[in-house]
Amino acid sequence: MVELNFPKNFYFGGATAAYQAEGATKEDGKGRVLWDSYLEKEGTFSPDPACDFYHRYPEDIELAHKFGINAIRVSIAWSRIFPNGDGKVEKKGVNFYHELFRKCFSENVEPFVTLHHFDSPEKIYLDGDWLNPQNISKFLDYAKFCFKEFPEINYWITINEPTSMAVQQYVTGTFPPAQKYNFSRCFQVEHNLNLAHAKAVNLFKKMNLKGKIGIVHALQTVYPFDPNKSGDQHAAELQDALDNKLFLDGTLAGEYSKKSIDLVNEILTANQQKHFEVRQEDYKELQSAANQLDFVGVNYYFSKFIKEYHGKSETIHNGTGKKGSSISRLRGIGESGLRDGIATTDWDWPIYPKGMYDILMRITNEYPKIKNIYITENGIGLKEELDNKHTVINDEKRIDYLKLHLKEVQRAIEDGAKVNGYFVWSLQDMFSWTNGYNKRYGLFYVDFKSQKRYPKKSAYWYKELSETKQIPEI
Ligand code: BGP
Repeated sequence: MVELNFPKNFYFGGATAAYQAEGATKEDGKGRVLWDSYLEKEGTFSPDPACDFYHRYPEDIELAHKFGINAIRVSIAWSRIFPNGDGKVEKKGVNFYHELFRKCFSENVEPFVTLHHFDSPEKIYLDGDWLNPQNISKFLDYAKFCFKEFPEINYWITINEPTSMAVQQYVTGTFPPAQKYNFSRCFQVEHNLNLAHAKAVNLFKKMNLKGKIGIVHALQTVYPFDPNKSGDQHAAELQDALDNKLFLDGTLAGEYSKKSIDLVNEILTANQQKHFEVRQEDYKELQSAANQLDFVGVNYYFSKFIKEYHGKSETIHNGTGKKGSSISRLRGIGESGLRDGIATTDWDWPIYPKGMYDILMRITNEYPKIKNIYITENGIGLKEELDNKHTVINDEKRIDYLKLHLKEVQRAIEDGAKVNGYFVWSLQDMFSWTNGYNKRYGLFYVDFKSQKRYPKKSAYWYKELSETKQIPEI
């Protein structure tokens, strides 16, 4: 056993997201979202039934409690409350979330509630999604409604992984509208997301409600492929500006450093694209939100190793789990490589636990306004199948992954990072946005046909961890 110094009220949680877990996309008046048409057209998989959380949440919350999980990340589907993005409220959607939260509290599983987890209502999306500043006011109306309607919530998250949205919508083209290498739109959306988040925080604080509010970032630590080459060093800085720095500056510092702006402009100039616009009044919002932010959520899965690159942009997404099939080369930024000795998942994500420590220390050292950090997602996607006898899935790879990353969290806590909770992605198996149903992350296996749940070995391991506060060596 390795003793962990987790703070007294540390949360050991499991994470979910509405669209990936709930299913029931056509039930109880739910409105359509950006993914509906996209997935119908792609025809690779359907968002129904997912893991049918909409109907089976009582069982999932009870299982969580039974396995020592004392917090859960859930998101509210904006389109269950406002099927058209604004206007008429759907009572059935509102009631669903009241019931869900009631169940969480009755099982002592603290809900951390996200307002936007990649699922803009279709109407909002068709009106320009996050590129259209008017949609920010609609998001605020929705946020205000939720803040008032659900006063029982102690932890709010404004937006999940703005970077995943901006970059995947407009650079890698893996999220609808699937545009590639449009850096100009990407950075404009990055700024608009920072602003939407900031305005939601400022609104929440003005309403004087109980509870805390934060944001969740996907942070992929970026390193130069060869630390001794200045070209690689600079390429890593550019990639970091695209993935991390503009968001960290905007939401945790409340201003963009000159360095961030210079890097962004360098990328835009290299791609001969329009620079992004920030209005003077936006800065006030960013600043005020950063001063009042209660916590930041860190989603950490992998790191990137970047080489200097000056050719044309080319990206191939590995969405099937065929190892070695992905490519990422971006003009004006750099090319992803893999250093010797670093293992990858079947989806080509480099497994690099030290990246967890480095990102936690970066936040601690470079963004001193931050009072609390939660690891809001960490986990590994695996191909898993239940045998006929329904034997417990022996997911030692997952246990190993979680163990190594938790040790880095512990190390960061010892070195001053204020981490107060950790959520495994995911609580139970569900679908992955760009990879479908065969990339499983759950502590609980879901047979998608029967919708039965089966605890994996990792669930037992996690139970022991949360009960003993020590990393079990199995
Ligand atoms: C994060 C998202 C989650 C989840 C997870 C795993 O980006 O917040 O919704 O999907 O990553 O990623 P993936 O499903 O692409 O494997």
